[in-house]
Amino acid sequence: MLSKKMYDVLNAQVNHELESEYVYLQLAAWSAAQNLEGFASWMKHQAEEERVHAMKIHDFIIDNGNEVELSGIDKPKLNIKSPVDVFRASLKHEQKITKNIHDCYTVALAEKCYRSQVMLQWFIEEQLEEEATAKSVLDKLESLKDSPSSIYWVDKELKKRGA
Ligand code: OFO
Repeated sequence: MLSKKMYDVLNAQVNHELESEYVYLQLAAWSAAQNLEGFASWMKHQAEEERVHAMKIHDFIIDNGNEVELSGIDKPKLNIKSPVDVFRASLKHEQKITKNIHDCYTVALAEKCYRSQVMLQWFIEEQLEEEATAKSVLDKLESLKDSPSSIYWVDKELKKRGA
């Protein structure tokens, strides 16, 4: 069994990952409505990854003999007005999730929960990668200044994910 403190932060993290899924589904929906097929497909792939992340922690909690307790997921608060905003929102969201994961790891250290530490190390590396990916697309979009031809080119590049 996990300690109460360890359980509480991990159980909350299942919900944070499901919130991430919602955020990416919303970003996919905005992109699809603008006919940005590449953006939409990239965001849908990311939403699927977030579900996998949630289930990794979900299954870890169950393997430890605890019960997952889901809570409600709020409507994503996003204010998207342009393609560059899509990746701004992604990076901002990932920075928040990184902090959540680091907070979980802080508890795992304090609680001397070695198995949670090992499990969370995967997430620490994953967050580094997710922030770096979102930042690199954002940097491109910002340097290309949202011009129609550059958005067309980035959209084509984004479509390659999972293709
Ligand atoms: Fe689960 O990594 Fe993004 O949020």
